[in-house]
Amino acid sequence: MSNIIIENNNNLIGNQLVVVNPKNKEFDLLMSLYKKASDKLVNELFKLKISLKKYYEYDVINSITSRIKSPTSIMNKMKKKEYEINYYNLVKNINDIAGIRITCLFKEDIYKLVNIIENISCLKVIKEKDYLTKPKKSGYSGYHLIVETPVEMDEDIIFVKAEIQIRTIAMDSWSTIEHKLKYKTKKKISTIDSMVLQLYAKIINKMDKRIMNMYSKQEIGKVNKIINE
Ligand code: 0O2
Repeated sequence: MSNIIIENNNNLIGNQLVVVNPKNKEFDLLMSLYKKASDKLVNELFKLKISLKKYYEYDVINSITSRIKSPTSIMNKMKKKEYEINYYNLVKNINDIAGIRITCLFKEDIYKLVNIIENISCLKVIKEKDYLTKPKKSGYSGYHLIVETPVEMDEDIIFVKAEIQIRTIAMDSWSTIEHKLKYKTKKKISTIDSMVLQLYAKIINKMDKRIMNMYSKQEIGKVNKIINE
């Protein structure tokens, strides 16, 4: 393992001389570290889901899913971003090898969650991407947090990165379908189909906003009722 991973201020960092080969044991060992980090974060987020439900009396976190990026997807992303295929670039630049996705009912819950997650003691947020305020050209919307969490390796503690994506369930449906139809397909879809997908994303964003307003009104209604009782 020490052959391929060196420690640098406790951050997981790949030896830049070694070319990535998913068939090697070193690659599997590296992936096992991402899996450990992912399992740890998922566990923490499930605990959070339970406490938030108790406090807010509904599921602020609707679902939590996770995946470890496949070797093919890792290699494709490195090629697409034109990185030399070595472990240094893999560890430094591919931030979503451990990927966790959270869905929420309401858009407002996403910001609530971002604030809470930023304060979880076992992780540190190192990068944030707000595609809620500014959706991507494709229409994709959501909030991404790149975090790092300490994981044990032999006798050492090292920091491993993971990406947490937070979306509404409506946007999650759109992006799952768009991921299959356009984002991850080699076959080009037509400009018209692409525009239709963008339009649907806009409609979903409007729907999310409207639903958030309905929810806020209900909450204000509840508070007024309590005040007037
Ligand atoms: P997959 O197969 O989902 O894992 P960065 O180096 O962090 O600055 P990166 O990782 O390209 O750059 O960041 P970005 O753009 O925030 O995208 C990260 C992930 O968000 C993607 O991972 C997708 O999961 C999702 N995503 C981003 N844009 C779109 C989009 O237009 N449509 C859909 N459906 N999902 C999107 P991967 O590794 O590209 O793909």
